[in-house]
Amino acid sequence: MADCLFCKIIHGEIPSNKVYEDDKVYAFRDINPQAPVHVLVIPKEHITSVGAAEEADEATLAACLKACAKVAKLENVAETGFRVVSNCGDDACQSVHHLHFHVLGGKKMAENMA
Ligand code: DGP
Repeated sequence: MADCLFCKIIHGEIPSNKVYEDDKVYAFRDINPQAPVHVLVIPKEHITSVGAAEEADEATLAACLKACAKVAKLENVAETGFRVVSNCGDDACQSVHHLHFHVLGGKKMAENMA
């Protein structure tokens, strides 16, 4: 999608620090990390959020979750633990309307989720 920040990152029009990539997924470091490990996993296909998942390609959605697990291994937090977050809509403070999964780790997370 032409005006989408994350589509521009996927196409290399905006630079990013790549952590992982396959045919369906791109993963890169968050510009404003909230934890020692903070990677964004995004589908290459433009999907607006988890709220649009019912209409989205199932293989693409599965690839996103598999990529979260892959990133956790690459970043050495698979054993110690990590959190996967996907903000959806205004109340969740979604700021980029291209589906993304925050993979957070490298420290003890807060117990409170909200
Ligand atoms: P959310 O608030 O859940 O929509 O998360 C969007 C995230 O995207 C936020 O943590 C900051 C990150 N972000 C925004 N713009 C850029 C960018 O240009 N590059 C990178 N690497 N991350 C970005």
